Amino acid sequence: MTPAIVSPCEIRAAFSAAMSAMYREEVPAYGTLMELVAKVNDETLQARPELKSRLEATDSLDRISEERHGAIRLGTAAELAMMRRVFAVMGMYPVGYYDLSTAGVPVHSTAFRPVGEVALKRNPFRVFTSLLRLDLIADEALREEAARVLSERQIFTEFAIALTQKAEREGGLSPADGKRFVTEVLETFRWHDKANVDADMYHRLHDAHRLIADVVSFKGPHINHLTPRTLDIDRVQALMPEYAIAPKAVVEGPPTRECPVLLRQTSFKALEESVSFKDSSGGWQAGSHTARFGEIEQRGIALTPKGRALYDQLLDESRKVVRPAADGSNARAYESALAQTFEAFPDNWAAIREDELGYFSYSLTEKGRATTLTAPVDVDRLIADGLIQFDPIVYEDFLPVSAAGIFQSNLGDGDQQDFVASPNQQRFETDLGVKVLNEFDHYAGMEKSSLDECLNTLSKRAAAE
Ligand code: OOG
Ligand code: NI
Repeated sequence: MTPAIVSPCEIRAAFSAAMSAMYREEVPAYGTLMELVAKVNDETLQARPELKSRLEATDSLDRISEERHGAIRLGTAAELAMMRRVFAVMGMYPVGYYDLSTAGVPVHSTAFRPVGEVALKRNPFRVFTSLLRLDLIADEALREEAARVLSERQIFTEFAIALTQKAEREGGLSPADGKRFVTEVLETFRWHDKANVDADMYHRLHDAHRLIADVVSFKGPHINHLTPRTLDIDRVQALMPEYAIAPKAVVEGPPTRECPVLLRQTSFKALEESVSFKDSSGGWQAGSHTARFGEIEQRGIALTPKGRALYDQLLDESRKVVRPAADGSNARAYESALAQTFEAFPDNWAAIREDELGYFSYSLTEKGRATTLTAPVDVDRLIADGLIQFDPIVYEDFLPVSAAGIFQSNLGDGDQQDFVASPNQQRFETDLGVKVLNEFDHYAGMEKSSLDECLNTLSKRAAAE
């Protein structure tokens, strides 16, 4: 008899919990942030019973406290390709392509995450995964040396690889193997304080770009932050100093609104950590490195291409008025420019739906459940008659301008560097070994299936009578 197979969702949930426990131990400020977020979420739900009941009705309340994303930065195509196979065992697939070269960060990225409503509800853990682009480094000798150092490391344990192959071969893992898989894969994300390089090489890499030093100098792609989801980011941002955490100057993404759209994020600065570099006599030399930081996020509705274009346009407009300075000196001015510009974006769910700016999940109301349709009726009519209701579909992805702001705030101010914008999705997908999924298709599919289900139920009943 073949052993029972544990579902990828269970493995992902276990992995997310194990990662959270590990990071809490490695970066105690993350634990503090988790407590703060839990407290604010409780208070928000108490103060807003209508929000609580919609979250309960749409079956999404439980996932919020479990919800988090992390980020890693990989060094080679082979690492990316293997990472994809590892994540697939946990039911996480690459969605979206993010080019960060435009923002002076020499990486391009995707988000590995669960796809589909059931998997997302079970556990929405995701990992923003970047691949270093050595091709953007001007110094050829340094580029070659960095490539050599990277080619010599193995970021996965032997067991992690073997279990991934086994899962691929057998269509999944047994509960015991699943458990072992979590422990083994966790090793890839662990912090290593002993560098792969000597201090001289570290500084040369660092001078080319801090991010290059972070990726190339260490044994593995340490998880660099883990982000819980809050229901009120402004409140958490305001309370952070009381908890002895210094937030970055401004919240990334859209302004404060009645109806949250997309994603708002803020972070606290990377910690300076002790590391040691190889020395010429085979010993170790003390030094320091900053890489790991904390972040929180608030998620809002997923926007349609039309809504997203409006968001991008308004963000661009407001950044032309005030560009947020890293030192926070113009934070208030930036916030007010942002709020003002975004007045052009409707701020109630009905208008967002009517203007086709966002994706919604449809369901029958109590009245709808008791109603029989004898002829097809237009959706707007069904809503107006109170037969169908709609709830926003949560945005599960990331935002390139926000991601760049997060990268920059933890890389250090004044470290901005210009690269020629050079998105190369094709190259990324070749390295990854598959095409990334399109986020809009995903949301459109969820919206359509919810609506079809409502209409089918209504007409089936009519047909049965
Ligand atoms: C990733 C930064 C992007 C986000 O939430 O947008 C990110 C990194 O610093 O490696 O995590
Ligand atoms: Ni993040």
